[in-house]
Amino acid sequence: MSERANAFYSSLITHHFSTAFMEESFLDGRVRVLLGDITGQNVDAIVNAANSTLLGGGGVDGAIHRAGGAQILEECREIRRTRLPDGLPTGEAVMTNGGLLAARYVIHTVGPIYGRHGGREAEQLARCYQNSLRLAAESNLASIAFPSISTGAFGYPRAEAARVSSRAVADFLKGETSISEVRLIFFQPSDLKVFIESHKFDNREQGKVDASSG
Ligand code: AR6
Repeated sequence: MSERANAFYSSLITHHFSTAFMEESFLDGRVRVLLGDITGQNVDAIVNAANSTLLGGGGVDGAIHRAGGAQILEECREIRRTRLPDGLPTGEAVMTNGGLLAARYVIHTVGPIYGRHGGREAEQLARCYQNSLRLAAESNLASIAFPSISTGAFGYPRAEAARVSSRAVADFLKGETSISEVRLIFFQPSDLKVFIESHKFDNREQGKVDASSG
């Protein structure tokens, strides 16, 4: 093959490879893993990677409050005043309105700061996913979207976080629940790629597998 043809075919392969990584689904399509911005997800609830003050910050937290408007912060302040004067502990979750967002609700959870919980980071991160899912199910919601909690400012290694979050979501979906769609949203292609390479979803339960083929 000529050098030019070679370059053409390899660009096709690269293109296919990168678009193939844009979305994957697991557990009969109940889990969708995709590239995107958490603030734009049209689901019943999006999850905020907050801090214990519940009063905003950078990353996902800043983006959600910017896009969602003042109504969300108002409800966070009210929660602090009434139920949580000392703030939201790591691993716990609370729900507020979604303000101007497409999502009706925001579930705020506080991920662990990597290296600051004496080896209990994985347990704490799993609790963020479990408690957020539980809150959504208690309100009978059908769909929820998560960012990759703790993997930004809180420094949790992405591959480890992928193993913990996928196990937590899979465990939750084993039980009876109103939730029919869990989206895991990644901001950058490289982050999505690490997740796809590291998750613990059972491949035999992948949504892509065609049951009729055997
Ligand atoms: N949509 C989806 N994912 C995003 C977005 C977005 N718009 N923006 C960032 N990410 P972080 P944490 C990814 O730092 O590590 C805040 O200041 C990002 O690439 O938002 O839990 C809070 O107030 C990363 O993979 O959350 C806390 O103080 C992931 O979302 C602290 O940061 C989480 O990054 C929480 O830190």
